[in-house]
Amino acid sequence: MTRQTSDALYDRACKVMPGGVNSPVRAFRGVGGTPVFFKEAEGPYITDVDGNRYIDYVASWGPMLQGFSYKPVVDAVRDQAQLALSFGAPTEIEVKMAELICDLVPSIEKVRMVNSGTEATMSAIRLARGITGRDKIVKFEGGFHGHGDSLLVKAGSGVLTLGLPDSPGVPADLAQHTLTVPYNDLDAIERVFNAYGQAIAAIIVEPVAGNMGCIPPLPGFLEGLRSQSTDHGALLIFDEVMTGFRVAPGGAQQLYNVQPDLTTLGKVIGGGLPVGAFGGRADYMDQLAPVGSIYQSGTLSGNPLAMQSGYALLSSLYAAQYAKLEQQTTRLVTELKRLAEANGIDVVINDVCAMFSIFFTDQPTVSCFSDVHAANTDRYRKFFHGMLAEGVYFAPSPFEAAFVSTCHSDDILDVTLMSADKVFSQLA
Ligand code: KE4
Repeated sequence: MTRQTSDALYDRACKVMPGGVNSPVRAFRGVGGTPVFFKEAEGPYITDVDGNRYIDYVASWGPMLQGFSYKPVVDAVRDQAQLALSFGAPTEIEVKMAELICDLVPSIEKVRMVNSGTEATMSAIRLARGITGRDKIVKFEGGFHGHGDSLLVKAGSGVLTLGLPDSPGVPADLAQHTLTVPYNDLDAIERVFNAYGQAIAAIIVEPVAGNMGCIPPLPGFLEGLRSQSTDHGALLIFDEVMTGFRVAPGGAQQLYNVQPDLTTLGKVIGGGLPVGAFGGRADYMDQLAPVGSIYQSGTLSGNPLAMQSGYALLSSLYAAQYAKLEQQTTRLVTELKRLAEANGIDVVINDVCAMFSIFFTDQPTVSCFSDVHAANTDRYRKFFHGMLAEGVYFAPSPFEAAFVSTCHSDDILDVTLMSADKVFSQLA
């Protein structure tokens, strides 16, 4: 498998783009080597600029739930492009998209479209702070919510220690308003609320963690966040940028039957074009400009091209497909566990409908960031490159989720599993 064209493009890219990429995870720093440049994709397959075809489990980090080049999306984008790309004025498709999201996610009575998941979470936090008049935010170790300043914050030395910047450029006096606690740890949440309760504007949580690998909530965790938030007058924000419309038709909040106050969305709702959204109770959302005084805006927010793309994908999904997605994910994960064991490789594989992660570890479970850190990332690197050589593209980082689409049929899984068996045998 030659990747000469990819490598030449990477050399050129590094001369004019930081790290040769427009988003850090694409640079292969998590697995070593140089990134693969792609040129086309269809269904479960992506093809690189050297003509090598791979079975894909990255799905452009989530949007491609119906596989790549899904015809209804391509047709909708082409038709809209011939009319106009954007007006900077209201359009019918924005209304249809908002109505569809509100229908699918009952906790969302009103929604504001934006252009990325980062914009969605950044705006949701400003809204929560504006509604409550409070400044502090609680997030979780290993939780990623985009690159907004208040969310690029790492845990202090202890659970009750005020946050520290997790990136240069984030002001310390802003970071201190973010408290970071371990995922799946309700005791820590209780301690934080006991210490700061009336100062906390919101908790923001990935209801299924996907940015430290896939980590589902332990039984009672989300319910505990709900009751703690309610008891202390803080808002509960479910960051469903990744889980929204992936793990269930109504997202993780439907799957686990826990209703947040605000929800952030992205990825699937753009169908592959840049879209994010945030929504919740009408009386909360109406505090946004132009109705209320909490300001938020965007030149291309809700633009008709992206709305047509997202609407075509979102409206194509129906309940039976989720049963199939769940079935395929379960089959793949069950077989991967069996093959790893047969090759003497210790793994924990966490999965929820249409997303999963392989952790190379002899721990019995992986349910928080410290468990992830104890896993063997070097083995993940070898697994990644072994599968890549076999023509199977996983996330170029051990701290990401893998995604299953409706195009990952049994024959696609069979090839994936044959490759995994061979690669596991090379890891032993
Ligand atoms: P964007 O700003 O990248 O559209 O969304 C940020 C975001 C917010 N919330 C969650 C739960 C997310 O997963 C993300 C972005 N996810 C990463 C991959 N895990 C995007 C890939 C990248 O950073 O290039």
